Amino acid sequence: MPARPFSDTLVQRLVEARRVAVLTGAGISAESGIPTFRDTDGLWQRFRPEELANVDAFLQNPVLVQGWYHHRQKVALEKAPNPGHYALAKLESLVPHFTLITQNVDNLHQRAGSTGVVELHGNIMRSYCIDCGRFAAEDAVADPAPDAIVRCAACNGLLRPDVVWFGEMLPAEALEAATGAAAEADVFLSIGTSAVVYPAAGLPQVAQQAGAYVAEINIAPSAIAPLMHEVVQGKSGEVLPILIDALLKRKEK
Ligand code: BV8
Ligand code: ZN
Repeated sequence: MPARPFSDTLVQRLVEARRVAVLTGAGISAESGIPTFRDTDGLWQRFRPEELANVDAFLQNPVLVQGWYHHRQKVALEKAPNPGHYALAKLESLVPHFTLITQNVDNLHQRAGSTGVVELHGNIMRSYCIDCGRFAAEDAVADPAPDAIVRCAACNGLLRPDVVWFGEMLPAEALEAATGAAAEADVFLSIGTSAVVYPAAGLPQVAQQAGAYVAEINIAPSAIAPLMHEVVQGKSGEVLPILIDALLKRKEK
């Protein structure tokens, strides 16, 4: 990867920006050791989305789906944020108005110190009862007995992860906040996402059409790369610290 895999324009735009919005996907957590969805070693290679990330699969086979999410929770808890997550937490302090929008459910942005994270697809660390709606205690994830269905302590209903499954609406407040941030951004960064899942993947276009400078950071061009003013090829955990460093140097001048 070249010493500076991004343009001077991008740095200058970030220096001048009053409003910056960032959309992240599974790629930003790849260097933390969390498998992405669609890369060759991704999660979906072993399971197909329709098998697990939808409410019918959950109702038909709650043990399998609860077990999969429990496994993913444990993996996420064992891993740590990487320099890419920390760089975005730092960027938040360098920009007057900063909005971090994530499709990820692994809670790593929050653990890296980002605040006000817009969780478009929920958060795997939270579970709620499908009958009474109560959220289960967020304490450390206890290992359920094998083949046990984890039920609500209050009404014995089925507990599900607080994530958005295929065919489910995104949380209205989160989608509204994300769309508003994209529409007002001076700079919009799309990081580590294949941009195939909607409506999240439509956000960079909202920003671009509203006049933002839109750049993507990815190891390979995403589905919306042609839409970008700039495509930065590289690992987010390597590119982002260099970008923040360049921004800090420019601001000191
Ligand atoms: C909705 C949460 C409907 C749970 C997830 C046909 C056309 C268009 C849309 C649709 C369609 N048919 C159905 C739809 C709608 C559907 C959809 O978009 N389907 C797609 C697949 C075609 N969307 C929905 O169902 C959404 N709901 O639309 O509601 C509705 C409408 C009205 C009324 C009622 C209902 C709900 C979508 C949310 C689904 N939930 N996950 C869980 O995690 O288990 S999706 C899942 O994909 C994750 O959330 C993930 O975030 C998301 C996107 O994936 P990415 O994050 O981009 O990850 P991916 O692996 O794909 O890519 C990784 C990228 O990183 C790659 O580009 C790679 O190159 C890069 N990378 C790798 N390493 C690095 C890196 N980059 C930088 N550095 C690195 N080191
Ligand atoms: Zn309940």
